[in-house]
Amino acid sequence: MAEKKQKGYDADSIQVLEGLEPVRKRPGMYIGTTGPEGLHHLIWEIFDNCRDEAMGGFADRIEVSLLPDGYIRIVDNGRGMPTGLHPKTKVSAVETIMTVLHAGGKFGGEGYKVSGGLHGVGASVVNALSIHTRVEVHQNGSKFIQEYEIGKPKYALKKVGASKLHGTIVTWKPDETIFKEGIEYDWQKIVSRFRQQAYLVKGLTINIIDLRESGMNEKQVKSLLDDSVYIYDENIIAPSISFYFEGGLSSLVSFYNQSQKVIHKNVFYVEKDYTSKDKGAEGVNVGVEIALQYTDDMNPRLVAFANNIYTLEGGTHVTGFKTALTRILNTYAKKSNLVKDDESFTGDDVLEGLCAVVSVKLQEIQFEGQTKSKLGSTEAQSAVSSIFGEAFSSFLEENPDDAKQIISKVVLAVRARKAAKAAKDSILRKGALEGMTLPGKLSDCQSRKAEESELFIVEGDSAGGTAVQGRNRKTQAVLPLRGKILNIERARLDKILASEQVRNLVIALGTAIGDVFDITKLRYHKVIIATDADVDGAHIRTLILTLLYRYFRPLIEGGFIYVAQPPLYKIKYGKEVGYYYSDAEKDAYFKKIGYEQADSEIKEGEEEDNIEEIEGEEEETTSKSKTMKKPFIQRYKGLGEMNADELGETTMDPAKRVLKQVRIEDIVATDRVIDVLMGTDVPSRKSFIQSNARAARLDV
Ligand code: 1YM
Repeated sequence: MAEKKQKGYDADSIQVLEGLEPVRKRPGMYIGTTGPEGLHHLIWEIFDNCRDEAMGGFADRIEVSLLPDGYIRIVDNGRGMPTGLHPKTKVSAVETIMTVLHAGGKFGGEGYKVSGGLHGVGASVVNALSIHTRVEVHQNGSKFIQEYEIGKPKYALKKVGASKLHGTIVTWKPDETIFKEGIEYDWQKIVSRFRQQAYLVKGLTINIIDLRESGMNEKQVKSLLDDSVYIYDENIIAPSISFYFEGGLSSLVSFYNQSQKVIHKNVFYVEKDYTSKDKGAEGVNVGVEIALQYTDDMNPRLVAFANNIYTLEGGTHVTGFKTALTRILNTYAKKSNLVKDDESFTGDDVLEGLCAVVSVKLQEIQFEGQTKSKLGSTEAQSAVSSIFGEAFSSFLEENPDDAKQIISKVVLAVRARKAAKAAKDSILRKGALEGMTLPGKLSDCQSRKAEESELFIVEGDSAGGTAVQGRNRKTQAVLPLRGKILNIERARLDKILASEQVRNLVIALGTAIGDVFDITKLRYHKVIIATDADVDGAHIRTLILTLLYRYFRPLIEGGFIYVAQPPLYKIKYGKEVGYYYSDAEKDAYFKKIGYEQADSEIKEGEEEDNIEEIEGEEEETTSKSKTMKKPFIQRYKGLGEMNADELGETTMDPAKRVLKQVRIEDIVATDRVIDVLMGTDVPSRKSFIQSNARAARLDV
């Protein structure tokens, strides 16, 4: 197993910092939030320890299981957490790792063992925030166990028998008094995270199993914990998935391109270490791994990682990559007489249609930028530029067919850039985007202060009319968009601007687009997308979000974009009138008033009749022991079904409405979703829209 030579664990090297109380007092400081993100963060933390063990060459299999009752269990086949006595704490190293904040030999500079978690504080934080934790270590022929309750050991680490295996199992149940929003896990989120991690660690198998609905009782779960190391097998009858990517990043590029048309056959791939002299004569080691392949798409997809952490804002590794790519393609094109002497490619030209993943491993990592997701370590730039430049140059020499296709694609991009610029210049000259003539469709607000102004983008003229009546005309503007706006994913800027719908939106926003985009000219600091809660509404919302994502990304990043959350139900009960934004909210209200709803009561499409009918009679029901009034229920399928007062009150009034800010949280997933929705892959697009149209979760 142990391929890489590594200094064995030395109990002294654990640095003891402090007890666990601070974690319970201020969980947010350690895991960001105590909402769903924080809940999942616990999984990432424990997983990171396994993954570090795999990256060190000591483990090649990780299993994550979701158990009944909110338990999570993670297994690896590494060396096992150290079990020896720790000289300072006088307890086992396992206990020290689990109960002392920041304990771990992971803060030294050896190897690539930089923790991938946002906060990187590890297992003790998970333990502190869990009602019950159990650690099992298989090591040196023995099996050890220790359990904890809200971070406190129930007993010392004990040897419970012999074992031929090696590795660590951590099982925990998050504390519901900390995670007040509940301990429900998002299967999709977990799967997509671990898929990405499996791509990043070549040869690592990650199995995920969902046993939450397996019907296991407590005893069965307990015997599972006591008797099995790995639960997963190929024939398991529970939702499960297994990831193993021989090709690492090449597999990731192929995955990204699965619904794209690739323009050359071979995926370029390099993995190499580089010794940088940037930081003194001794040199520091930088691991570089890059895969790329061009598609016929317009937009580049460049995804970069540093120590397996996704670097949304790029950084030195991305700079090194882009400069080398431009340099190598220019050199190759000139040398092989594929372009005229005076023609040369810009950095943007060579990005068009590129799908690339860049991953670097550094001993000491420095992040910058607003969200700390931009790599700052300078040695990464020269490392990537040098390793990639050399390898990509050889790739072009050795694969002349691929090289020819890539160069033709870039030449096409150069021509298109020139043509698009000419077209855009002429549009701009014609004044279409000068912002002088606001579109007739726009019912603008009176205020000229962007900070207090809001733009509602609504679906169709009729909802538009209602919104205009229901708004506060001082600060709220309304722009109706008709039908399907142009599918922008596959179109160029000049074509996009030819669409009247898009032009209206661009002019209303005031920022212009493309090279002349200027965020300081934004006319509204809240841009609110209000579409219907049906499939068409979801589609239009996605089209608008795609447009914003591709061409107005700073507006999303700046937090200017919102999605309105109109209510699904209006319920009148006695004198009480309330709006409910989900089935769960409605059900909770019914429970509160002790009302049992018959399935037949609200049928889609019959609401109107229903209301009138019920409203007329004020029927009494005796389904409960006490006689009670029956509530009037109205289900809204679209904004158009509300009158101006209702719409104003529920969706537009800042004091009462529910808005969801659109954020680019997981841009990898976002890109994938947008590709599925907008790309050429029609079947998966259909099924995605159908299965997600009703979900309140936001796609971007
Ligand atoms: C299911 C969770 O935690 N595996 C795990 C953790 C460690 C080791 C191996 C390990 C690391 C080292 C040496 C080392 C940890 N060790 C530490 C500490 N799986 C899981 N597997 N020996 C074993 O990094 O040198 C913290 S975690 F503190 F010992 F370094």
